[in-house]
Amino acid sequence: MIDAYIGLGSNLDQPVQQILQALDELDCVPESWLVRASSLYASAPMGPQDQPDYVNAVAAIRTGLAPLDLLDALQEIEKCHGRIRDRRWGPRTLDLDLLLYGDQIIQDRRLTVPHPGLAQRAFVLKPLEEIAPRLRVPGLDDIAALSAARTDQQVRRIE
Ligand code: ROI
Repeated sequence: MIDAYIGLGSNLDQPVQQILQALDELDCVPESWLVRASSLYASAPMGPQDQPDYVNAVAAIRTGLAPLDLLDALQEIEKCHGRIRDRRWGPRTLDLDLLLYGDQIIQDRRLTVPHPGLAQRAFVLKPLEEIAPRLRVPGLDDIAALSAARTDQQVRRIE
């Protein structure tokens, strides 16, 4: 079994509900269960600014699925949330990013792990640090160091 980390994001159709439901669904992925979920965080959109603020979270799951099978399962969940792949960096009902898969570095046509945006995104680093404060991101640095380098981006924990 491998511990994988999933980034969740939503800024359409009741984002808080989208994220809470997706956390339940992650627990239903085959050969997998949810081991930890972060608080929910609000952040301004990265990319085009003509879209609502986002709600973000990070989950840890323990899984027996191979990385691409896990990716398929995540995309299936996105589809059930009415995710339409429209314009690049546009608003979305649910985005599930495979951030980390154990300590593996993966470069596949469909999948890059660690997620290529991870180190640039406070809305990923903050919740990841919350649930895994001692994590080392393969090929990069400690989560604490990565997170400390991104305090310029405002990410607000939702009560
Ligand atoms: N911006 C924020 N704040 N949160 C996201 O989850 C998010 N997701 C995206 C883009 C459009 C890059 N911007 C985001 O895919």
